[in-house]
Formats: sequence, structure tokens, C-alpha cells
Amino acid sequence: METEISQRLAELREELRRHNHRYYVLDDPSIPDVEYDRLFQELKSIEQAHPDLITPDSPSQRVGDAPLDAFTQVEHEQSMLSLDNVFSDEELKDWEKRIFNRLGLAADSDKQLAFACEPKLDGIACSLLYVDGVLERGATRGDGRVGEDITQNVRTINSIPLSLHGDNWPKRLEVRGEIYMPKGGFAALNERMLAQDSKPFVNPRNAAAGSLRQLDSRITAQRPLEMCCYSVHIRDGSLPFDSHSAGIKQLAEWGFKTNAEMRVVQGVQACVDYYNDLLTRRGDLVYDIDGIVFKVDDLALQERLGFVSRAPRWAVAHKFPAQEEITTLLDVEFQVGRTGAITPVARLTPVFVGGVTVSNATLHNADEIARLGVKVGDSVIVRRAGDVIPQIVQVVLERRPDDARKVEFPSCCPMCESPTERVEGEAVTRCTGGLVCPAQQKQAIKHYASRKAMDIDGLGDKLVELMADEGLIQSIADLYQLTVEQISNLERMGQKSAENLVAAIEKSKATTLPRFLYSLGVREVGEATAQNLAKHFLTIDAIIAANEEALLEVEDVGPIVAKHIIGFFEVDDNRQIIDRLLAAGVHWPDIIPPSEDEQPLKGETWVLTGSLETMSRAEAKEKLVALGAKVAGSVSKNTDCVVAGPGAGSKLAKAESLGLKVLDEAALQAFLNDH
Ligand code: 5U1
Repeated sequence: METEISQRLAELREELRRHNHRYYVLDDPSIPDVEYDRLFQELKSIEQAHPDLITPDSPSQRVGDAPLDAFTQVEHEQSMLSLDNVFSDEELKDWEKRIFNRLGLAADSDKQLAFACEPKLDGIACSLLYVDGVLERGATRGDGRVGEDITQNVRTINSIPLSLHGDNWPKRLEVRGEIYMPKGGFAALNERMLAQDSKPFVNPRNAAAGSLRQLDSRITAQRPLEMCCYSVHIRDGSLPFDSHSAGIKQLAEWGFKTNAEMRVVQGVQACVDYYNDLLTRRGDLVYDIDGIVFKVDDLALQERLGFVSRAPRWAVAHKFPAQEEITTLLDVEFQVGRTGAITPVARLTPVFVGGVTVSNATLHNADEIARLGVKVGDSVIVRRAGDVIPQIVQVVLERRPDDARKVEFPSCCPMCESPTERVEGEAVTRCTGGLVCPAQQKQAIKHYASRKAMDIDGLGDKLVELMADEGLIQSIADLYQLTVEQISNLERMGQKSAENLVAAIEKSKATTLPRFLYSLGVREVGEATAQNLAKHFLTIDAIIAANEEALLEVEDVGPIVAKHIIGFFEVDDNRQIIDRLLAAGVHWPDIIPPSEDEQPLKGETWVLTGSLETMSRAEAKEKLVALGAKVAGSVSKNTDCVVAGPGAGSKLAKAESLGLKVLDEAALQAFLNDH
């Protein structure tokens, strides 16, 4: 009996370890999460019944342990190295020249050295010690010689093997790499922190550092940390490979996560190409990087090159432009958007960050200003990562000047002086001026002319600004009154471009009802909602007249959207603008309602539950709606039919208890084929 239990435990641990590796290291899971959970539960329940059989490398031992009082200091078996940096292609080429000189190779010789290139992850450098193939200790880099023992915390990181795969490992193995938090995990963690009213982390690196610094490893266990390994050190005995790249391959075979972007290239020009390629792809990577590390691939050459103080001559980091910089908040201005939303924008002392000069950053809303505690005059940290708009992530409080000024959110719109309001439960403050507000007028016209709306060729944002500032247009209806002469008198507008623009405006008069509806810029009415409204009501008059009850019958229209639609058409100005547009000749073809024959499900309510194999739920819904059905999310006595696929649960049970018609997927297919 005892041996049977031990055998099952060994099987479960091996299987879970394999799935863990596929999921966290290879990003290639082979079983669904529920199956993993079942195996894990089985392991835990056996271990609970037989605590004496728990081993430190069991997958159950990653959940964290009782809090520590403090981290202890540990000495690394071999010092953890630091890296020299270069900041330009020239400096990188000089580095290669120095290597040639040291190796006694003529600089003009045709010899190309092989370099291993890999992204430099922006995380926390750590070292892992394995004794007899089992993880014994994890430590931070510290000063390179002495770090902090974070064994309890690293054990919770799923991409770190608790015991090594294979059997060709040395008795004592030290593996180094970077512990980091992927961008997606960072965003989710910060959302959780905000939801709990906790302070979010400034960037993924700080989040990783903060998570590793937890004395309570149960907290670390809940943080989405990963480790990517980049070097191997063996205390006794020699390395079973002769190049850095072969070492990385060996690390992967022992079960470590290594960087899939690692390449071996010939010569320094190929290093420059690699750098440029990753610089353009930096924003697409799922983790933050701050540069590229280049290493002489051949270990024998590394040995010959040696070190200067604690930095190897055979490796160098070519840093990317920083994604965070410090600058000064000069002022906060308030911009008014199309829907009246007032966005505070930080005006900054221009600073080069993330590869561009940044002089503005968004401050989002009043809550964000309060959260940052930022004042005008403060030194602030600006972050520009990828194509994301620059953000202020932190205030450097110790540099706050005495005359720093509090940021006051305006009580009146800075454009039209109408009062601002903040609806309870919403983060946004809005101008209540509607289309009286020149800022909202301009945005409304830009939206009306945009490609997915009325698609007025040649009427870009700058031209709208100019025409509005010159007093030629105040509302979208004014567009149809513009003359060639008026436009050609504008700065940098010739006769020909003015004629073209008037022709494009004229052409826009022939449109469709969904486009027209979308162009009006009603809050929350995007293209899809506009389509649904048009299909449901068929005419603009019917939409204008619709009350809440009628609007709620339209697919995807909920109480909030209905409120915005009603609110929009209640405003006299808006109805007058529509009248003027129609009088100017804006028109669209009638929408012919499908005949009764084409709508056999008219008046019926269907519910889809469980999964479908031959089509997605969205496709099935589209087909049923095209046949006239309303597809609802819950089952009630008013439901006409429930389509139940595999995994259908409580909705199917309810349908059965109410005696409703239930179809399986095959029956649904047959029905759709017949209609
Ligand atoms: N990718 C990578 N990052 N990184 C950091 N490789 C790498 N190598 C390092 C460091 C400090 O040091 C080696 C020279 C061992």
C-alpha cells in the first residue's frame, strides 16, 4: 500500500512538473487548466494524508511559506558579474576592436567572431544554486559578492524548476538570470492593486523587485513572476559544452526558461542589425527590455579575454534609449474632447525618453492627479514605452520646490465656461456645454468627417481646426454651406484643393443610415450599435422617437446606451442640426425590412449555452438574429428555445425544469440549413 502511494506521488509529481514546464517555460500547454488542477488536487490530497512523503521539490511546495523576519545574507559561490555598457554603434564597434587586439587578431583580418545576442531583460538579477539536481537556494545579486537569500520566494516562481530535468547535471550548479514580470501580468496586478485601493507599481521592474522583497512568500506566490536564465556556473568539474549558446541550450534541457530571441551572429555589423531589429520590436515583446547583451560565443575565447574588475571583457550591453526620464511639470492644461470629457494634460520641460522628445503627458483624470499627488513645479518621472502615450508615473517628492502649486480641476469648461460635472461613479469630468462648446464642436466635426463616418476626403483635423477658428463652421451642418471661395481664402488652400473639398463634401451627402447615425457622435454609439439601431428602427425618425423600452429591444443596447441616445435627441440643437443636414441633401437608401418568410423566428427569444464545435457562439447568434430571433443571455419562461452544447450547465437545467424546447448543435445546424 505504502509503495503504491509513493509510486502514485512520483507519477503525479513527474506529470505536473512536465505540464508546468510546458506551460511556464515553453508557453506550450498540452492539457487544459482544469485537468492540471485535477492532478494538482490529487497530489495535494495524497500529501495531506501522508505529510511524511512531502519532498521539497514537489510541485505543491510552490505556494509560499510562513513569513520570514528578515532575509539572510549569502555569499555567492562565484561573484555575480556586472556588464559594461555602450550607447552607440561606434562604441560597440570599438568594443569588437578591443577584443581583436586582445586576441592578437589583426583588426583588418577577414575573421568574423561569433557573438551570442540576447535581449537584456529589465528585471532583478538572481542566482539559483542546485545541489544534486535539487533547488537549494535562490539569492539576489546584492553587491555581486553577497546577496540576500530569497529561496522561499524563488520557489514560488513556476518557470524555475525545483529539480533539474535529465540526469547529466553537475553535483553543484549555479544558474543566473533575470527575474521579471511580463507586461500583461504587471497590468493585471496593478488593476488588482487599484481595485483594493492599494498603490499600483510604477513599472514592471519595480513590481518584480517589490514582489521578490516580500518576507511573506505567500504574497510572492500570487505575483506573476518569471525567470529567464542566461548563464551557468559549475563549481567542481568542467562545463559540458564549449560555447555560450550551447550552454543556453543545455539550460533549456535542464528545464530553465531561456530567451527565444537569442541568436548567434557573425561579426559586429550583424550585432548592430540585431540591435536595430529588436529596437523596432521592443514594444511587441511581452516583457520590458533595456538593451541587448552581446557575448563572445566561444568559451575558450571568453577565458582568454578575462575580466576588468568585475566586468567581463567578452560581454557588453548596448543600452536602448531609456523609457523613463526625469523632468519638470511646467503646467497642467485641460483639453475638452468630443463628448465633453475634460482631460488634464501635463506640459513638461521637453525630455528625450523612449527615443523621442516628450513635452506632454496625459494625466487621465482627477483621480489620477490625486493618486500621484502631483503639483505644478514637481520633478516627475515620465515613462514612454512602445507607442503608448507618455505617462507620469511618479513624483520625486524629495525634489519638490517650496512654491509647488496644487493642480485644481476646473469647475468651468476652459473653452466655453459652461459648468463641468462629474457623474458619481465615473472617473471623467465633463463640460456640460454640449455643442455650444467650441472644443466639442470641433471634435464633433472631425468625427463626422472621419473615414468610418461620412468619409469626407481631404477634411483632416488641422483643416477643421482652421475653418472653425476662422469662424467658417460651428457645427457639422455648416459644412454643407461652405463655398469654394471661402475655402480657397484659407491659408495654404488653393482653388483646386478648395474645389476638391467642396466636391468631397457634396459626395458625402449620399450615405447610409448606419453611417449617418455613427457620424452624429452620440456617446457609446459605435459602428456596430449604429448598425443595430438602423436595422431595428429602419428610419431616423423612429430612432429619434424611440423611448427607453423600445431602445432596450435593440441588440447590444443597454440602459446606459439608451440613456445617451435619448439624451442626445432630446437636445433641440442636435435635432435642428439633423434637420439642417437632411435639408442640405444628406440622404440614404431606404432599409427594406426582411419579409416574414425571411424572418421565421421573429418575436422568438433564443438562448445559447455551452460550447459549439462547428461554429462560434457569435456566429450562431448572428444567424439566429438574421432569422428574426432575439438572442438572450438568460433562460426564463419567455424563452422559446435553448441551444445547448457540451458543458451546458445551469441554463440547460433551468430550460429542462421549465419544459422549454432544447436543441443540440446538430439540430441547430439542421434548422439553419433548412432556413
Ligand atoms: N541577457 C543577459 N542579460 N545579462 C545580464 N545576459 C546577461 N549576462 C550578464 C548580465 C549581468 O552577465 C554575464 C556577462 C554573465
